[in-house]
Amino acid sequence: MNQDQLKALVGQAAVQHVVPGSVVGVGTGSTVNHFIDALAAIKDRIAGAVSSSERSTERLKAHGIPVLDTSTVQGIPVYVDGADEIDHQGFMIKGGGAALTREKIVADLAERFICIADESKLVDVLGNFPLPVEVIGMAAAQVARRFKALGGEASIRPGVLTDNGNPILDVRGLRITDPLAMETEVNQWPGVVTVGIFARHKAQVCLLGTAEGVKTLS
Ligand code: ABF
Repeated sequence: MNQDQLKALVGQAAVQHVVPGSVVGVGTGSTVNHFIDALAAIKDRIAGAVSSSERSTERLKAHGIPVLDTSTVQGIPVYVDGADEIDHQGFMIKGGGAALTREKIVADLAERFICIADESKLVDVLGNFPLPVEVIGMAAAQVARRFKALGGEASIRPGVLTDNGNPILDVRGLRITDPLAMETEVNQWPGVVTVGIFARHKAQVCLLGTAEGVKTLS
């Protein structure tokens, strides 16, 4: 199977983790798109979705799935989202799709984070994928200097603004051996909106698409 077929496999499998009658947290990306398409088949058995991006919202609405504002929900049982990298503890790098801030906001509402990914995303140590960081524009140069002090080379992602209207730095050359510590540190830097390390909001379950089928890591 090719990568997209593996993504479809896990996108469909994630539907089994949806709590009937509940509001579902929905991430962003091509793997999640398969989940959204599979969710459409059971849309009458859910109360709606909370979305992490304009493009996921559009796809949900195209299927007739109600999209609820975060201010209208207290908490949600399950958040389903992809990742750029995930390690064996469920820590992730996310943000390749420029949706990391709203993804972390919706993940914060959820009791359980179900990550759906093809096997290429599973790594031993995070950092080979350039770490996305949403920043306030005026802080970009200073944040880049702080990453340089940690051995990273940061660059503005050309031609991209997030749904929140901010630029993204992509940081190359990091070997993130303590994701929780780095997320906590970078969160404190002035001008950082969101760092694409999901350690404080790690995945409790990872549905991994492999040639042998779906492997459930938890
Ligand atoms: C999104 O899923 C992003 O955080 C991450 O970049 C992306 C992975 O994209 P894809 O599923 O298209 O590989 O949640």
